[in-house]
Amino acid sequence: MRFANWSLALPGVNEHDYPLIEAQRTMSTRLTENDVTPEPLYRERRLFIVSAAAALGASWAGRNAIAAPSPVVDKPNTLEEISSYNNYYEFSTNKEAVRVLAQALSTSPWNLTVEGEVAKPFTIGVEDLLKRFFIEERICRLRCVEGWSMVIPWNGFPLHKLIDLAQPTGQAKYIEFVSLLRPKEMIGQRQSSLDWPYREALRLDEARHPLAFMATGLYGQTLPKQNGAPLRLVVPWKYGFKQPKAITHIRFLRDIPKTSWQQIAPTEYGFYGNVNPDVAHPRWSQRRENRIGELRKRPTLPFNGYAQDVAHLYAGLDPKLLF
Ligand SMILES: Nc1nc2c(c(=O)[nH]1)N[C@H]1C(S)=C(S)[C@@H](COP(=O)(O)O)O[C@H]1N2
Ligand SMILES: [Mo]
Repeated sequence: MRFANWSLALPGVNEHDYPLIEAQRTMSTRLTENDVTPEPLYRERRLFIVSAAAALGASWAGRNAIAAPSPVVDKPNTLEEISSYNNYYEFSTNKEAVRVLAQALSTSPWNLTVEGEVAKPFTIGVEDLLKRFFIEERICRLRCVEGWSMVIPWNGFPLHKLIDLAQPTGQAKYIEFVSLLRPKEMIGQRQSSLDWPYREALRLDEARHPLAFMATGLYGQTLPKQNGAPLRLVVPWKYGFKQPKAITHIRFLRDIPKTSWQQIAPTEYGFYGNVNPDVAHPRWSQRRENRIGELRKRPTLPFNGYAQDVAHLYAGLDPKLLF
């Protein structure tokens, strides 16, 4: 019954914070049911994938009142599936090896530095960061550009809350995320499979979208190291490579930065990385995906099923150019 006590298991939260967690339950769209449910039952409930409506804090009951949310019903993958098949090149290009190798990473203490075009640059320990925000749950699809997908119940907080702390200047147009550089513990960094550290970026307005999320846990537990502990970006309408793990720096920039993947394979990875079944990868189609745990492939949805929530961000731009 790992869930009986899940809120106390959240990183950086101790007994004294319990009233805070209670408040989060009231605010959240669905924590009241799931926080005491063991994982298998939890999965059987066929939970709704969170949409912007839920992300904006609409109550579960009030959700129907909101025009056109994205009521996509999907079953979360198991904790075992989510934590045993991972892309994390800092450790290995072998998905099954990551789980073992990532345990060498020490995730505490951990500092996050927020800098660049901001009124208030700061460095904060992750434990302190966690105490500042309500820890919400977000059940999101993850679609890897390689053609597989999962459904993951993350815990964390919306990225815009962090952006508001930093107060970007009028010059800030992009936001860059930098993952940890520590070849002593990350043995994959001794190879040049990528230009280290791993760097990704968003347009600032994309980053402010309520679906952009900083994950600090999953299934109500501390984030497994292989999934990006202690701090990992979740941008569910984009391919997995746009969702960096083990973030140490967030930089607000005037100009569009080059990401690690664009640098190593500019013809295969665009800046946007929006999930789009109509734009093939140079080496394979993106029309269908293999949901881990399922036998038959399923169709890939535009913006990974979040089109109603995010398509407006790209109004006037040719969606084909948005990969
Ligand atoms: N730092 C870092 N972040 C990363 C990666 C990586 O290699 N290093 N891989 C990305 C890719 S390609 C995918 S598909 C997702 C996989 O996330 P998961 O292992 O939690 O399912 O992480 C993304 N974030
Ligand atoms: Mo990926």
